[in-house]
Amino acid sequence: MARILTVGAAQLGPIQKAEPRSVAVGRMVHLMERAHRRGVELLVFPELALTTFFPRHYHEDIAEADVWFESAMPSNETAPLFAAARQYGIGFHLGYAEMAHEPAPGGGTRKRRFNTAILVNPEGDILLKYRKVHLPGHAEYRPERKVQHLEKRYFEVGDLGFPVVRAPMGGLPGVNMGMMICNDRRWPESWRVLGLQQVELVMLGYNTPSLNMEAAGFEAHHLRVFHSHLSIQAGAYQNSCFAVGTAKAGTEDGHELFGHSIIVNPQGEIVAQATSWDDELITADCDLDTCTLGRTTIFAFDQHRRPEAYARITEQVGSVAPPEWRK
Ligand code: CDT
Repeated sequence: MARILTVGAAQLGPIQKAEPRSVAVGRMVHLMERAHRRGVELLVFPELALTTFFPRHYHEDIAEADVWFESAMPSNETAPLFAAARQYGIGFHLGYAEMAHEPAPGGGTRKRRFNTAILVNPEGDILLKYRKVHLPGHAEYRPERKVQHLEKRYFEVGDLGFPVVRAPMGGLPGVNMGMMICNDRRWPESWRVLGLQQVELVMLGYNTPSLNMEAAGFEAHHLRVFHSHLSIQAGAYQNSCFAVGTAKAGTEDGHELFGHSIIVNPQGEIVAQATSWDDELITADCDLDTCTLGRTTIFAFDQHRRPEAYARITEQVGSVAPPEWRK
């Protein structure tokens, strides 16, 4: 019998800098209600879904950016999401800026800031937490840039690896679920670490500008979406899993995010795609048993992988020049 999980990507249109969390949460609850009517069992919201993509805004004093972070999950402001999930019997994935208060080495507590995603079941249990590993951008203000991208200023590198959990979801007793966030999707290493844990469904949220803001060379407009889809489709195919990529879209604080949320099957095909740059729900029935073909044939890791030839992947960060050929 097929193992069908009905999933949804809840794309969000822009959230402006001045908009309170209650507005974003209200829109998300509305999307959850619509998802329920369409039979969705697991709904994926974008990266940093509760606020504007604040890493485009520079705060000299990092503590001034604390207003963008959540110290508790759920909180008073996010409780309606958990309540709606319970009411509709839907699991959900949520990206947010996490402020963790941890014991400091010298006593007291210290603040740690992460770009985080959680997977929550309809009962409100947090099944899995992921903290973004590949932080793009820079830590200091860059005058040459058209827009700042200060993720390296506001977040620490995630310290939880790329975890996968097997848990009941929808009508299924066990689904292998993993997460990555935005820029992680461009790195094959993220996907393979999840693939090595037999992930069946990868959830990822993103905020990606329509234009290259680095002012460091020409990149054709259409290639921005192409590279996003290419990465997600290749990752799903090469690791025999489904993927839900959910965007924040539209003009936020005067800057355009390209949307184009997709759901991808283990063949790497796009099975659903958003067409607006606004709040939009796309859904797909995913037969998780279709993950088996790839992982027992061309990508049967146990038969075909050669880790002894891959040492550079974990031993080296930057690339090195090859030896020069001489006659
Ligand atoms: N949020 C995030 O990680 N955004 C980056 C923008 C990089 S510009 C190519 C992304 O990889 O989409």
